Amino acid sequence: MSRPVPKIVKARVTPILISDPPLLNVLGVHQPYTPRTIVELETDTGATGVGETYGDTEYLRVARALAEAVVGKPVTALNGLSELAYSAAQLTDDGEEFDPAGLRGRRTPEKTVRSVVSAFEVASLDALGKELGLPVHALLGGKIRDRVDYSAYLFYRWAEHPEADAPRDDWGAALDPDGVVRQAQRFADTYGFRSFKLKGGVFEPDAEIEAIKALAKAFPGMPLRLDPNGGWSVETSVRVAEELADVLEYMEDPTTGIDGMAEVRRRTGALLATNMCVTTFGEIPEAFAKDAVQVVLSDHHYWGGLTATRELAAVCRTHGVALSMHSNTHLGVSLAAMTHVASVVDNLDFACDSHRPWQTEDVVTRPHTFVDGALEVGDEPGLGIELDTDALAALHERWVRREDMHDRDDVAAMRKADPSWTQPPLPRW
Ligand code: GKR
Ligand code: MG
Repeated sequence: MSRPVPKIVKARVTPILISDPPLLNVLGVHQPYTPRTIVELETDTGATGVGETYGDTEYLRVARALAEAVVGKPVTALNGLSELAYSAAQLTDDGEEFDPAGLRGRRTPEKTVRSVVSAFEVASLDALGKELGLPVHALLGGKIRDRVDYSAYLFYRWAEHPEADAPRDDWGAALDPDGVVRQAQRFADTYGFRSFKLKGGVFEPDAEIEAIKALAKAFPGMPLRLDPNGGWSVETSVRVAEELADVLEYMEDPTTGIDGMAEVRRRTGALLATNMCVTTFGEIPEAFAKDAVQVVLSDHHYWGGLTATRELAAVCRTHGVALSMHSNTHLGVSLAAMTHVASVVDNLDFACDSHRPWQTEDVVTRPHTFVDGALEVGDEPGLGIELDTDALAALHERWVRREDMHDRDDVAAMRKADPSWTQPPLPRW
């Protein structure tokens, strides 16, 4: 006997600001607060679902438009979400690029739409799972692993933000190899992480080579990655690859562009991963044909959601390219979504990375805890999380107050400490 498909009767989009430490990267430093968007859906059967995505102004505009457009649609109508978002937000998929130097690769309307759709897709799957009493991984075909490995995400950082009223933590500064090793040790002791990614592109390449060598000495045999976000020329990338050939698991986006990455690969044979030069399906044919990347790091937000991540996994498998996941500043809703999709992808060949340990706040009532560097894949209905509505309201209230932080701007944040700082042209070294 068939039953009617639940329809979406309410869609709420809540912009929030979450506190973030002064983590350094090639563009500058994280602001004290990072914008995120939380999407809540409710069906006519009373099921609710939650999703999370980027929160900068343009994402928020599209999310608000899509929230109006999904009301009345079946909660299962996931394949129509993109088209609905384009028309609701009056955008076209013309491939136009508006910020080529971003840390998330090319920025286009397509990626904005996909990032927003991902939050609605995740919220729909969460609601549908709750309706059916099934976990999200079951809706994606069922988990094939009970635990998902994550790597520690190490950052050069200051002890505190320059602003007197900014949030603080007790991690201290990490600005040299000793500081990086200390930070890695705390990650290993607290969460049991057994692989480490260092965000590079901050100091001269030789200093970052020394930091990786220090990590290799402190954690012998553990997988290490270095990610300068495209901060190096081909020549510098080749030199770093040669210096660190024995200790790096892979290099992540050493340089920018498909041709540059392909040349580094040709000249060194090093394994190259990316979350910058292959970030859409349209970029895949050329990159794979030129052997520019051997590991694609999905971001389920800008690839368009959990189903799209599975499609990406299939394309990668077909071409013998590995898949894993990178992250940006995020909370427990995105972490739950990452963990569910990671549990169903067979060719997830490397530990994913997560910023989550850097966050002191969350919008879920039971924040995840990494044990032995991994998260259990739960079997509770939906994503297996519960929204903390008081926390959501407080973080939204902060968003209302702090208009100056509505867009992530690592360059502007760096200028607070160094008024002469401008966005560095990539490659920087
Ligand atoms: O938070 O500074 C940062 C990172 O650079 C972040 O933007 C991402 O993790 O996309 C980045 C990456 O993995 O390269
Ligand atoms: Mg990266």
